[in-house]
Amino acid sequence: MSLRIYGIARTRAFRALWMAEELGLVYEHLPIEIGDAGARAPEFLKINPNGRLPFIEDDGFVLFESLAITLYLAKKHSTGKLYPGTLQGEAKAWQWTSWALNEVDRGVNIWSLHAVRLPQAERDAAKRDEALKVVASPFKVLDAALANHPYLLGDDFTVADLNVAAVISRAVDMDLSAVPNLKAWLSRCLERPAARKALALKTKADNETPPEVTRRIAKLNRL
Ligand SMILES: N[C@@H](CCC(=O)N[C@@H](CS)C(=O)NCC(=O)O)C(=O)O
Repeated sequence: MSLRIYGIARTRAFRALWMAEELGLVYEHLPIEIGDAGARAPEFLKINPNGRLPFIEDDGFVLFESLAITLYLAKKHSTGKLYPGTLQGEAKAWQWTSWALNEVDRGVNIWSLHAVRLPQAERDAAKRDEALKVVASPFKVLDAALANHPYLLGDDFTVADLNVAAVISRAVDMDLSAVPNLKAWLSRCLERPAARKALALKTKADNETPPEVTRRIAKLNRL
């Protein structure tokens, strides 16, 4: 098998899995866990010295960073469709990708841990409320960007949408009534057949995750 995606679907591996499904690729999914029993085990540190998930091997080519992976796969297999075929379209895809990582990734992650994923008694309301404040203004920016067209770059779904929607996918559980364009777009993206397949893997992994692993996620990532 030429493409291998490493990382249990509960992690940012979800992003790579969604892209692989959009592209209709044949791939092998190795659902390894975070930490010493998984990504930080010597055999995997040899492939990705960061000890984090996800990473891929594509015909022996190794790549880490979830959104570098989605951009790479889209460009390799779908230039002119999922990956913009123009210089400026490409730049916009990079813009939204960097934006998602810098503006909203951490906030949504903290919110979801302290609103949904940690056992109720261990959730920190102050962290949850602070995370909501952190994402409020970038969410307004995203909402405004979606006011006049269905997708970030215009009429068609591209890697820009996948990257941003994948990063904020756990925000579906938030009250998004203040940002209706964002809310409708997020549902539109997550209802795509490829997204649903990747989400099914993610939900299964979420449901099978014991509380001690969720605690470890919060601790390892200082969330
Ligand atoms: N910026 C990286 C972040 C990777 C990351 O932090 N992955 C998490 C799982 S979603 C992880 O492996 N955490 C466990 C650890 O740091 O040991 C990416 O987008 O791939």
